Amino acid sequence: MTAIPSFQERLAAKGHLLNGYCAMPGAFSAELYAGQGWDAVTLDLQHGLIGYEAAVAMLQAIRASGVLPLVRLPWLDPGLIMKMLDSGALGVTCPMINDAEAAERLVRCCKYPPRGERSMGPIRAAAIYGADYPEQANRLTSVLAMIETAEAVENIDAIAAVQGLDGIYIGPADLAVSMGKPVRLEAPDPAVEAAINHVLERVTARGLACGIFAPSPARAWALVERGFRFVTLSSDARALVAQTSAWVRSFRKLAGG
Ligand code: 3PY
Ligand code: MG
Repeated sequence: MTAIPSFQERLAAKGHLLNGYCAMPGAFSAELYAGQGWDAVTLDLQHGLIGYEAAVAMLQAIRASGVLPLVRLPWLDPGLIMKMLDSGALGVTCPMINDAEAAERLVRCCKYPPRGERSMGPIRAAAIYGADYPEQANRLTSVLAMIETAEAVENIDAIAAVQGLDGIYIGPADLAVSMGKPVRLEAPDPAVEAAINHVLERVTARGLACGIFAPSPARAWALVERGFRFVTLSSDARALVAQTSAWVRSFRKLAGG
């Protein structure tokens, strides 16, 4: 196997990782997006419009960029975890991990025995990463558990103690909803911000990386300065809308209307 840096090794080398979500299905858009300098790109199979076959083509398309190819699962689905890792994803992010038992199940789905119960058959992963992929896979495949409910915040110490997690990733929108607060990603409600800080503090104290979603570069950087080490800066769909609407607005202004 040519040396492929894992999530942990990339983090150690860079201090923090900048991630972008691909929510739009399609190899070409993913190829363009991944080529813009990200450290990691996550195919969003939860809220993005991406199914399994599109995801495989997108993993192929983003390979040339050298980004860390990750997948956000729709849910804790053992079959899909296996298929995405076999397809060459080098890590998964799993939504709604609310207790240690769910975190343990997640890790077991992602790791080969003895740590886990992933089935052997890395059809594309071994073809592109090397024949020794099975021996390297437990090191290479990162596991991020999403904390995005009040219950998960309550259980953060037990969740973060599960062996094999590479990090904890906060979903600030769902967290706000779960706490009965408005979704304000740029400036969360103080109670949501306090919960975010609590998770960051507990996870960092355990020596794990803490990640989070951010809607803008300013918020993403402020979160890194606060100690977050894996930050998702919005998505391809939001970038397309933002740039396109700014261009059309500029043109309309020049045209006087
Ligand atoms: C959330 O904010 O709930 C998310 O899932 C962000 O990725
Ligand atoms: Mg969420």
